[in-house]
Amino acid sequence: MYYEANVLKRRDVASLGAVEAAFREGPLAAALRAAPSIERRCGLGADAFEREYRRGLRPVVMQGAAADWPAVREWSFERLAERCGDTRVVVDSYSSQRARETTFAEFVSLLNGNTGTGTVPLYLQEWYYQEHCAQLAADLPELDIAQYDFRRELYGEAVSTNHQLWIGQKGGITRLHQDSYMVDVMHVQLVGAKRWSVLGPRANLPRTGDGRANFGRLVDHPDTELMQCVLEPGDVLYLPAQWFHRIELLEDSMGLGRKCLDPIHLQLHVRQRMAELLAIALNAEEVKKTHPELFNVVMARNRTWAGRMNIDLSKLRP
Ligand SMILES: O=C(O)CCC(=O)C(=O)O
Repeated sequence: MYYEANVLKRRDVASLGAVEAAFREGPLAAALRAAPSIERRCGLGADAFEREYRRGLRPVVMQGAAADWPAVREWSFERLAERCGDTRVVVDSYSSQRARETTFAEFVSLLNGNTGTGTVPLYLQEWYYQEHCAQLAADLPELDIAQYDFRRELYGEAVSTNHQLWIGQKGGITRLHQDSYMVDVMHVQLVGAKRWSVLGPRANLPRTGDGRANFGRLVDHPDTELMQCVLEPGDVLYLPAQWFHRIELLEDSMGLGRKCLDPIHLQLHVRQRMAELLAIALNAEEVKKTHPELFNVVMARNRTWAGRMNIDLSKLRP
């Protein structure tokens, strides 16, 4: 079995739990309190974005860049339930223990009832709304700065606009991860506020001689580049490929995950896609063991992707 030495990259339950605990009340929580903010820019044009951030692979928050979007001005849980109430969704899909399938309308009524001390916040993560609720896309216009997304050329327009919605309750968490397939993150905050904690792509959490994660080494190393920001409605965060990120919902929240493939990452992107498909096709049992929390998410993601490319999964060849 392949052994991943960097604990930040491991997807088994124990490693995920150790990193999350360190963020909640351990060494990473303390480091975060002293961590610098990601730069915030108001009125940043496409050329300046390109020159000052994308070429240098530096994160930036574009304050209010989507403030005039219909989704930012008009959306609420109830409004979406009126428009997509019958759509089937998997709530808490990032947790093998809590994942459950329901309708969007039922999810919203669960949210309303899920309050008080001791309740675990509900989170609809990585929802490919365009599969069954495509009409929402009209409220989420394309960003000027996202024109470089090479997935258009690679897979066609439908897949390049294969964006995800993240809808959840105050206190919800998306654990630290790097996005798959070498894509850049462009996250648009639509409703509510959330805190992003990010680490640079070279961040490394090794183990000590007795096998425990060495958080001291992580926190002290310059490659860790720990930073944070709070996104408010209308803000857009650009995070270059391979930056680690952890998200905490400070209020009930909705966000749009708009991914972009920079052509400089094309070869690695294709390799990762192929590696994932081959692992699922040829080695699914082992992948279930190494990625127990994410196996179903990866399957759902690939089914959606195939659907948007009109690939019939019941056939080897059309
Ligand atoms: O908002 C979240 O909870 C996670 C978003 C995310 O990981 C992304 O857009 O890449």
